[in-house]
Amino acid sequence: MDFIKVTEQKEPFVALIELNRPKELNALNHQLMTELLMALQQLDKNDLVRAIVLTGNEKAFAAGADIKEMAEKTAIEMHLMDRFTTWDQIRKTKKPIIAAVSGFALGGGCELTMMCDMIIASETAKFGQPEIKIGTIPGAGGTQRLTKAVGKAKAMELILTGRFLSAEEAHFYGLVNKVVPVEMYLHEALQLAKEIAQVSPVAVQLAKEAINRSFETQLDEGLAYERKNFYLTFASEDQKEGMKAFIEKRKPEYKGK
Ligand code: DAK
Repeated sequence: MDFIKVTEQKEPFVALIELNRPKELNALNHQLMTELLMALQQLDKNDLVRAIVLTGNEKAFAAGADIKEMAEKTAIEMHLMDRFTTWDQIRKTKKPIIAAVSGFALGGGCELTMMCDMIIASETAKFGQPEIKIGTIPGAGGTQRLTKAVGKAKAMELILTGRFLSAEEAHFYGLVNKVVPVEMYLHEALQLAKEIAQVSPVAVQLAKEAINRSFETQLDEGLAYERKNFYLTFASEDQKEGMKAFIEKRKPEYKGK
């Protein structure tokens, strides 16, 4: 893989994916996105991985989709290339993904952080959907996910002007989980992943699925989905182990089964 670096077991049961196109501020070209999808699909199948941290570098998480790659394309070429399939499949990752963001998270970069399940930001992080400044609009979910995350008024302001949101503001609006000094953001994200990796991976995946369902359904349907997944946890060894360990006053040992 040229543009992605994967490190497993950085912490127990945690994998770290680093976007690695630093000269282009991690601009998300097709190769990088394909490599990212491959890495996520492999990690999803890997029993030694229970939580994933996705990061860039201090200067940029990612400054957007690669403008140079798409600048001359026609609408029909874009349609036929069907690059959104890769993005859609990334969203289907079953294991939790924490974005560790420092510097620019713009355009597709911001959309990628919002496709993750949680975001830890460094104080230097800047989020934005500046597509309007280059004559287009967000295409990988920005108008929908940013609006759901920060509300209509702020999303309109950000998307219609292309202004950036500082880490502090992103935290205020609920886009990110936590803001920490730049030397801490990766550590903090890995710690969060490590904590999640200690509970039942079966329950974690079922919970993630149910939470995401809340964005796509009415309450009744969402509740029914949650109930189905709740029952499903009782088919796992992990649920038996978790409750038994509680009663026996010991630490549970989860197997992800
Ligand atoms: N694409 C390509 N190259 C980029 C880039 C980008 N998005 N962002 C930065 N670079 C490159 C620069 O061209 C420069 O390359 P050289 O000139 O050195 O060859 C290098 O990275 C360093 O950038 P700067 O010299 O500009 O660095 P500065 O610190 O001065 O400025 C900046 C940093 C982040 C403010 C600036 O680079 C910037 O404004 N970048 C563009 C931000 C932007 O407009 N992002 C939104 C792009 S549109 C899709 C999925 C998603 C999308 C579309 C389709 N499909 C699945 C089909 C999403 C679209 C977008 O994200």
